[in-house]
Amino acid sequence: LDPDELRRLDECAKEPIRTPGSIQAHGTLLGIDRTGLIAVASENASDWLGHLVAELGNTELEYAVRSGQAIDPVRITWQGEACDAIVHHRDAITIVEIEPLPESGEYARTAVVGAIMRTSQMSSEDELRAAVVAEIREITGFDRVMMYHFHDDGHGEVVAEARAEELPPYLGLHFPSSDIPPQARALYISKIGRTIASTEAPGIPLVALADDPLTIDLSDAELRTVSPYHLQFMRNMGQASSFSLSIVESGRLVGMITCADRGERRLPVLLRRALEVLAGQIALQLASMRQISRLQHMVDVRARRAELLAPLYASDDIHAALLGGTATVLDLVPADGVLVRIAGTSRMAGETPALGPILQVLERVGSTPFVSECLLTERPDLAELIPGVAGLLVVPLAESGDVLVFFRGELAREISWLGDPGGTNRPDELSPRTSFAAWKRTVRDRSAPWGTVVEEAAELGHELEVALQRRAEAQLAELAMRDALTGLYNRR
Ligand code: BLA
Repeated sequence: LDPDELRRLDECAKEPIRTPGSIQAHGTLLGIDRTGLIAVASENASDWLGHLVAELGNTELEYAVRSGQAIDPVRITWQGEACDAIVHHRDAITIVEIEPLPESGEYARTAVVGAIMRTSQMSSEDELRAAVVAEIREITGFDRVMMYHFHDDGHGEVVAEARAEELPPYLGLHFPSSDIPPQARALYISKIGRTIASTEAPGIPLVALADDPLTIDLSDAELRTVSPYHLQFMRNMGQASSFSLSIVESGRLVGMITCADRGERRLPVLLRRALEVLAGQIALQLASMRQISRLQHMVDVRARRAELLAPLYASDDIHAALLGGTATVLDLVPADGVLVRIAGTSRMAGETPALGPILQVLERVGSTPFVSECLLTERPDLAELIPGVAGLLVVPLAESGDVLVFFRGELAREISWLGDPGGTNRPDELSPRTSFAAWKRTVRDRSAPWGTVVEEAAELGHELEVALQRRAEAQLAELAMRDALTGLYNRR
């Protein structure tokens, strides 16, 4: 991460999004204490402060508040309008949120059930992702529905998209980590769905009898107002409203599905709940698909390793067995070149630097495992010795001096960003970007990521040690046997 992005990330992470002290304009919030008294209210209902919830005159709502049993919203009439009341507890108060039914009204439950049934038939990650955004766009009518995947360094990528034809495509674009800062990601792990009904309507402040309304925790609230930074981001993108869902895998936010619209579009509570269930289903399916391909890969690698090492026992020339056969160490550890040093003899295959500089590198690395995907920035002293090598993987073996060294050249990769992430595309360094036109940057001096190859190479090293050990034992045993036979023969 560059220093500007770090500063932005730091700043964006400070926003206290759980306690904004206000709600979105389309609804009303009441906070009820243990005695049934309304102790907090949004300004548009502040005349109810100090009243008992019973005075609202809706027994179903009163029961939900007292028992905390309402999972589904309670249908009430509020100021003459049909509304959904959503009830949850937070700290010592019961929060009741009142949302008028959207104009689109009720929704067809069967639509989401159909989507769950159809997406459960998908057999690859790509197919599943494409299907789910198409289904959700069809059900909700949002202009654009995207799925993001978060990479290990926190930056995101749009991995699926369904959109109105006239909108510019975002599929395949990457965006920086600070677009969705860490405190937001932490909140999205527990709160799966979020609505932003309008980027224009100002929030409605909360007022309270006693406590400071700014401390009321709205983490689980439907009406929570969102970060002004994010609202500006959305306006810059031409989004007037959004609805988003978290993809959570074993307690980690691995992605999101976001719906956005140029107009103000809002979904009824029950539809949002149903879509949360769909998101949970998709998260499970993606996780199991990934797990299956990981296991398949492991089984495959194991089989190939056994194939490579089996002939070793019978071979007089270990180096030839590892480098010269139909299968070589490079089939197990994909790299441009390799050096195998065993019992003081070095042999190389593929594209490698000259032996002299490699030995100098090994001297500096010492006898511990070493891995790098970008020598030039991580170990400029080594990069200088072996120019042309971007990725280096060193696997020392048990026998002192024995080692496997893998080399990878640069893999220049062009990454398309969702707008230039740099400072010139922002009014100031801490603001959201103003242009989102695809902006290409080429990543240089890095090799292809080693990924699981690091563990696989370590495992290969370990099994090779065992094989070498057994081979040495077998040779000793054979010698002993010969000695014994010779002794017997001589005695006769
Ligand atoms: C939140 N930023 C978000 C969210 C999205 C994005 C999807 C979550 C909102 C939600 O779930 O409803 C970003 N939206 C995107 C991206 C696309 C999109 C990448 O449509 C791609 C097409 N954001 C900034 C800067 C800051 C910032 C500079 O750009 C801070 C200085 C902050 N973004 C920010 C914060 C949140 C956020 C604080 C949390 C909003 C909240 O839930 O309160």
